[in-house]
Amino acid sequence: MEKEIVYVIGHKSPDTDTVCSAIAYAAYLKKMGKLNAVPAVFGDINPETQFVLDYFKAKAPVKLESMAGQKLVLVDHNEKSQSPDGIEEAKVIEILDHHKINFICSEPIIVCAEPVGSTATLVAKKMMADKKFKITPQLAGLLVSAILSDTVVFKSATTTKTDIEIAKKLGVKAKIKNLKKFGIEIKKQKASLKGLDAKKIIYSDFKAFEAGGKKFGIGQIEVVELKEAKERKIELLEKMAEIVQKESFSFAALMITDIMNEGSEILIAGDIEPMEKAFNKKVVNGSVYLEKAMSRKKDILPPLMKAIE
Ligand SMILES: [Mn+2]
Repeated sequence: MEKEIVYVIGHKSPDTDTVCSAIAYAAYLKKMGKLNAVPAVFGDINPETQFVLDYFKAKAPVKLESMAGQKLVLVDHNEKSQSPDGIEEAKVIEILDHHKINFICSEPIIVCAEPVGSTATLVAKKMMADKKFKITPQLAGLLVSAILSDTVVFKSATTTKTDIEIAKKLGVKAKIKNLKKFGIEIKKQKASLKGLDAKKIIYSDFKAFEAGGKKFGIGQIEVVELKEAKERKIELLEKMAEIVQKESFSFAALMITDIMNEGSEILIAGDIEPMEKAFNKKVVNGSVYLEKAMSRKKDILPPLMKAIE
């Protein structure tokens, strides 16, 4: 009898790390006979990820509408607020992630979490440690793309030596001559805001959090110059104010990260005080520029959490 299907799935608003890690980890689990693993995705594939899938001629994961009743391996996230819908009625059997752990379960499960720049790094590490598994050029390409994407071509503060070492090995297997050049090519795919409405921009990579009894959301977009986003600031702030109302957030922020100049313009709707307190900077007309801030997880969240709690 076929073993029961286990979906390997990342977070909502899927990014390249979430999608490529799900594909590669499912391939690994299945090949090694560990699980009847199938990669899945919740939400639309963004242009950057589509570029990567096309480049390495990979199929997109199965699109699921609800996780209810499914057996799951979660990759690239563990907070239920970031999980696909129906997570409360699903059975999570394993977590592979590089974010802070905020997951409560009633049974023991497999958890692998390390503070590295991408989940793809952890997938590749597992594969490389397993002598019986051979990483195909396609899988290497998907994984190295995810590392380049999540670490913003090794510029993000989340980047570790392990990410760079593993990316180099994968780059060789995938026959990519210049990793940095390829990384910027990947990042540019998502960098244009043209043709996207404010809601799409805000939700393209949006995560909800809770701290000190308050709910808030932080979105992030990456651009190659701030001009285009700045021109749409009022429109974006209006939409964000609506989201604050609708979701009962205390505030919503949008990091507009300039990957060339390595800093972020932060737009804030709702309560601006936690942001001002966290970075000791005034929010002027709904925004503040933070130099060197490129990572939501490392540069923004910890000081913000501290300011809220
Ligand atoms: Mn990630």
